[in-house]
Amino acid sequence: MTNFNTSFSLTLIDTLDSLVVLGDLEEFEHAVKLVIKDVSFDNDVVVSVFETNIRVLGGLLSAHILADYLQQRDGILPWYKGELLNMAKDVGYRLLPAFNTTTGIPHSRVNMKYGIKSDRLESARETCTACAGSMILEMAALSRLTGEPIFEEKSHKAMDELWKMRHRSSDLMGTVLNVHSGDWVRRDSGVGAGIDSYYEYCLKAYILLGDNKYLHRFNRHYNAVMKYISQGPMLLDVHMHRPHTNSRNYMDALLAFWPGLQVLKGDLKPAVETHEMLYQVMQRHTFIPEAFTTDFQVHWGNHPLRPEFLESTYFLYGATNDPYYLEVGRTVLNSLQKYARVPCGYAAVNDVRTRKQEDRMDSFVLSETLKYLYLLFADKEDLVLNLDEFIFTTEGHLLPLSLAGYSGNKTVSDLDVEEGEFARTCPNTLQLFPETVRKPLQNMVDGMCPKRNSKRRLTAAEFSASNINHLKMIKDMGINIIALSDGRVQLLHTFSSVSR
Ligand code: DMJ
Repeated sequence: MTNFNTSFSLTLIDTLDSLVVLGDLEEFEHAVKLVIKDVSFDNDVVVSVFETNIRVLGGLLSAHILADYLQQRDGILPWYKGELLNMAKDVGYRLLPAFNTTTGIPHSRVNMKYGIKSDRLESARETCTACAGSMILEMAALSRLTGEPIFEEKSHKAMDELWKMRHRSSDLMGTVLNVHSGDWVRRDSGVGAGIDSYYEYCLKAYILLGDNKYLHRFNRHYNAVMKYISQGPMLLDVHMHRPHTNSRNYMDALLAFWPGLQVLKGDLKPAVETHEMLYQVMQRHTFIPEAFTTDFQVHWGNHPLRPEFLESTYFLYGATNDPYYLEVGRTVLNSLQKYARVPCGYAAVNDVRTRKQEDRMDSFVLSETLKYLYLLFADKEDLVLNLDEFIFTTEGHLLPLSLAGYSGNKTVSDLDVEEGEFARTCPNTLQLFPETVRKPLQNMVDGMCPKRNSKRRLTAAEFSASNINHLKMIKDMGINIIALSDGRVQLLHTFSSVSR
């Protein structure tokens, strides 16, 4: 985020509630005092509305809630009088001008001091679906805690407009849109970069606010994702208006949050499968590369120590109690310690192939990556909080479920449309043995990746369509040969027919 860390103490704010999760209440009190004393938001700086919302607003709100809670429960921070909530309100008002668009869908960037009063900002029209659709949790919490409804109202309106933009037949969302016309700019549709937390916030808005319309929307999107984007354990982008056509042949690391969301939804089997695929990718490349191809080669090699895979691991362990997931956590921890640990923190990996480090540590490493890693191994009794009473925002911040009761507006949606087979599944760990789900996927990644130095068994130049062994080899790879009437042959690859 441009100039953000220097002006805002971004990492400090983003990390406050991690200190409570780790049980370091002394350091939490110290950090809260520092934020109150030193941080101000009246800066002539252009920031991302989405990032400021999830990291700064979310960080302040969560820290305020925990400070208040610990004061009432344990009498600590006796001096605290809601200063962080006032700061959160200040941030909220500085973000509001971004919602001043024809559709009510927020601009992607805002100046913290001057709003969108500059030609450059006013004329910028594009934003991503996740950017526009991941405001509701923090904004609703801010409204409910301050009693000022405007933040929640603006964010509901943006969510309503986004919902109207879904493709009416596929129910999928695109990746980039125009905030004034409400038209799609990029119509490729997946669950990773550009869309991820929009889907997350549809489900979590229902959980936090108790409004059924969000469950209904989530279920419609979820059915669509499972129908078109979920392809075996892989999640592949398609065109929202031509959902049977893949729009790219690689996956990005951000989609690793999806199995965690599936746990929350209660759809464990595909969660176990996708997580297993990701684990194999991680083992093969030491870290999950920022993007990897459908045959699990590195597409973009950087790895900024993202949290999503650990987040899913934490939720899967919570749902299944399968010690396999502790083993997964241990493997990730070993990689972090071996290749990313530096004297003053953890360094992003510039390329997983060379493991060269970058002079950079994003704030989410402390707010999410290490939080989920710690929670994976923590026993309930080790924690100062009962996490069952909270929901995690997309930045790993804690918001209390009791916020639903702060307003009498639990509504039953009038959109009671048939939601199909994924509508209300619940985790049933008694009938699900994750190991039996993982077993058929064994060596999925290594089986597809050419081993270093191993001799290729068949080259294109050697291939002969009349050689029965060659035909069998490509059939085993899931490729079918179709003879066309003009004598040419067409090769058709179907992942499901790969022999394992
Ligand atoms: C975090 O800031 C949030 O999880 C966001 O939703 C997406 N990505 C980063 C971490 O990868």
